[in-house]
Amino acid sequence: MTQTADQITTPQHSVEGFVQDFLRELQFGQGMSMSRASTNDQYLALARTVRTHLMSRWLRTLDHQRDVQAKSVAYLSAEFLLGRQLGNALLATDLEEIVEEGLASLGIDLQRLRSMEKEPGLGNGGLGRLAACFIDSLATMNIPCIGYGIRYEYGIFRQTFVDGWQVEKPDAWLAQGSPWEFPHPEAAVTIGFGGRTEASTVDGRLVTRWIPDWQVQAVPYNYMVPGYHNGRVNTLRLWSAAATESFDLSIFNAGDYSAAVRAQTAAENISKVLYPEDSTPQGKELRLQQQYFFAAASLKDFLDNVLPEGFDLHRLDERIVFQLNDTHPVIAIPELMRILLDEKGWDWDEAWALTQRCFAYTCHTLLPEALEVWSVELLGRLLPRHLEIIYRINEDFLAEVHTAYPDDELRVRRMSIIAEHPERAVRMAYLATVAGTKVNGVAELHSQLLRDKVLQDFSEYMPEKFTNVTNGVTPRRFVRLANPRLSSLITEAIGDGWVTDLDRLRELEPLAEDAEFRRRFREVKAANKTRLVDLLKVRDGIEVSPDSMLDVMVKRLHEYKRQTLKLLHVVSLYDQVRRGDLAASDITPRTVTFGAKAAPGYKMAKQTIGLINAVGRTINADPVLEGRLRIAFPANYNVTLAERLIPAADLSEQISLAGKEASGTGNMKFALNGALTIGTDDGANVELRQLVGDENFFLFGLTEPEVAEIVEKGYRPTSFYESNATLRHALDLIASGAFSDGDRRTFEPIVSNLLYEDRFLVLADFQAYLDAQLVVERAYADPDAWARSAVLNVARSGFFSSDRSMRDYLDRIWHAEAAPVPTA
Ligand code: B1H
Repeated sequence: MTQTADQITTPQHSVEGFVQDFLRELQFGQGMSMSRASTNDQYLALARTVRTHLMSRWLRTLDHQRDVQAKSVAYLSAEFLLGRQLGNALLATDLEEIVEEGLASLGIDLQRLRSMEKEPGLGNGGLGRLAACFIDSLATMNIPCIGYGIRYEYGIFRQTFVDGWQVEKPDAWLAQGSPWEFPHPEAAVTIGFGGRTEASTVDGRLVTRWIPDWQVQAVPYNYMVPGYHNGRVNTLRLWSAAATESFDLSIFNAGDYSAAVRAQTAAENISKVLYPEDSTPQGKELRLQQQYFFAAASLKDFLDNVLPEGFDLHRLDERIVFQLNDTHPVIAIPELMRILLDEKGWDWDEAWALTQRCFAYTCHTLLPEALEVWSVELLGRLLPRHLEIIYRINEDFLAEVHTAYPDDELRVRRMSIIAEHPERAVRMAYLATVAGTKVNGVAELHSQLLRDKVLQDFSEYMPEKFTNVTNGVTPRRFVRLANPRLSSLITEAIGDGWVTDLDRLRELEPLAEDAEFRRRFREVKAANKTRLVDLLKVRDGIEVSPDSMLDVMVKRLHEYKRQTLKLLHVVSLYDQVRRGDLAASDITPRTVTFGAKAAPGYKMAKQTIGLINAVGRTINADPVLEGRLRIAFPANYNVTLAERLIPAADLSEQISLAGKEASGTGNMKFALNGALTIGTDDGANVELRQLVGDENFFLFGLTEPEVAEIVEKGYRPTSFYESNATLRHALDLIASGAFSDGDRRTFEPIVSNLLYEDRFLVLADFQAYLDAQLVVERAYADPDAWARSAVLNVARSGFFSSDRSMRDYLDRIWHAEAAPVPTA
């Protein structure tokens, strides 16, 4: 058979075929012979070999989409925290065994090559990881999706500890080669900034033009997002900033070489580094530049390159929905208006009507300080036309609100997109709410609080816009890849359908009553612990006993998440033993494991890291504890470490103050891997507890209404200090300098903050937390009953698949459908 030019060849799916392809890549792609190749050369050749299997699917997916023109989802996100790619690519293409065997025949260990890969840390925490889970699920569910974001040259910093204090190092993730990306400089788009607007009358119509005074190029880098065993590969398109030629040339021609190079650097700065803030944004100019840069490039790309030529834009909403992942891409709203008004010549009403059908907004927070605002001064300077458009949107909207509530001027002012104090500023969440088809929170409680508190006026005025979609996590990465032993056990019991239909984990429920199954389940957990113990020794030089309870708190360091509450528990146990109030032999052997990065500018968070390490240093070395209580704090918690830690955990710490954690997604990953949760009634913990049952969840602490009431009445942390001796002793021990070589000043800010401010009610929840930990110890003392609960946690957590989240988005917000890609 002769091949037509358009026929897509499929690489060989056999051990011999793979070995041939791999050696060819090594020699002719990498330019290395087997005998000279370094491990990194071998890794790169392997990555390139595996990616050819995805590329044939990718091309077919693109052809298919060109033919069927199905409605797509454009997921706009400033963060995609992808994690390593190789394992996922092997899984998606069902090549794991072939590659392992093929490499072994060459004397190469697959695991060793996998460990060479630097994970792309293009996100901070939950929000970025959620985006990565969502695009994985959409590909697996055969939904056409393009992810749009920024290709940061430096992702989230690499955390190191120096004397126990966090020191940030740049994350040069691209330095050793980046086989998973496909740059397309020829498809770069130009993005303008600054300048002024000019109004004129053309044919009796008022026309406005924006004349930017500087520009940058946005260069797309494509990444493959493979579906699981379904032949679909979607695209993630990340933008990298480069200087425009014309900009450089004009300066070059003026003879100022160094000015030209400086201009180039300024342009490239835009995608240089990920802002390492989590939950609390910083109002920095460069950040607004990043936001407009990727939002504008993505819109232009979709309108000019993805839509077929001659497409009638009035029907744009039939082809796309732009999902705004928090407020970071919200500037895309006035950008679409600008394109329709100024470039396409539409009138305001038709442009606004379309825009309102094309966007939907996900809010990820409840903290008032986390709601992004941009000063009018800055926005007007950087994006003058967009500010004009925002003013007009606001004017029309407030006029409407005024008509609805003619006697409630206060309400009208409260709902203004423009805040007046402390400075005039654009409230991005309000803009997104006014413009979007839907606004969703990320867990039931969070969505409820959004409606009742954060966006109350809006939910009263337009209740139909508000909805909930509870977050989820991808079972491919966080169970199947991260926990191969548990995966095999599950598959042996119920078949492998669960990987794409996680509700089927329910079929494990009866096995919780099966002693043999529980035994094997415990074996899996023990083996995962051993695997972790080995890793921590090599990676961090940390010694962990595989026989202790692995009690894990991994998440960004933030006061509302309350790492200090966990630490006070440890300090209190230590203090009780030192005083002789508790026999060391009565402590359940535990390894309290932390993983947490602090935003570099967040002083209290960095202090807390110092304190955790200081307490660890002291208690790990003190023979009084007989080695029964230890702290392990491996530096640089990231997706790769999570994949090892979570499957090994016994106890999952989800202890935020009720009403502060929008959802949490670590909580879901732990439950799905058979850890039991100790947690507050917050975020998605609420739903987790309802699913697994009270008897399989250690609930403690104030509820959100109780918190609101205490705060309303005036919270006095010292009253808890005064009335609770255990708490007082623990705090006094820290204050005494016991963990800082007798220096009382080192951790004084933490102690006084807890005593005199304690915004997140750590002291108020302290006793309840200690009591709950006693319940945990009693439960852990019966390993078989613990295993039964753990199996039930797995069996009942299938709801937390991000596939289910995607179904909810599709039904409630997107209204797009699956478009299966025909296989070759
Ligand atoms: C979440 C953020 C966030 N909420 C600003 N908000 C950022 C805000 O760079 N910034 O400026 C970065 C991140 N991240 C998290 O989202 C919530 O705290 C979690 O509760 C939630 O599970 C996660 C995903 O919805």
